Amino acid sequence: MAGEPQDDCLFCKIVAGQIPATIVRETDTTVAFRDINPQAPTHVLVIPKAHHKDAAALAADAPQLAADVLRETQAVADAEQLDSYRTVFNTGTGAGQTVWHAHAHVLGGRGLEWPPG
Ligand code: D5M
Repeated sequence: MAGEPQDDCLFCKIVAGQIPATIVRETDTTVAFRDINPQAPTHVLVIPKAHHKDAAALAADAPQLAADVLRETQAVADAEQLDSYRTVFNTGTGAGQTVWHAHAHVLGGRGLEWPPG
């Protein structure tokens, strides 16, 4: 059911403290932690604590929570002192999504090319 923790979800396990992560910010509804495979000097993932499989499901089922996640991307950028940064939601296998719990990548600290690969 949307929003409920999933036993087989890596990010639900990080929320529950069952898998370690380098947490940089936490709110009542979100957690932000460093990506294990950083693609930029700052690469932080912002996730809702509740389980939603991707950004589209999050926006459809819990729009206020989607807003919390977006607000936190700016808070991470502020905390990391990023003037410019990129927020990415990979949605679907073809776009590179590998973890099926909605997450925003916050990337910064270097020049970023456009279009992305
Ligand atoms: O992004 C999923 C991201 O999750 C990818 O950049 C690696 C990261 N990841 C995977 N496992 C961990 C742990 N244990 N800690 C921190 N970061 C992790 P996607 O958009 O789904 O490809």
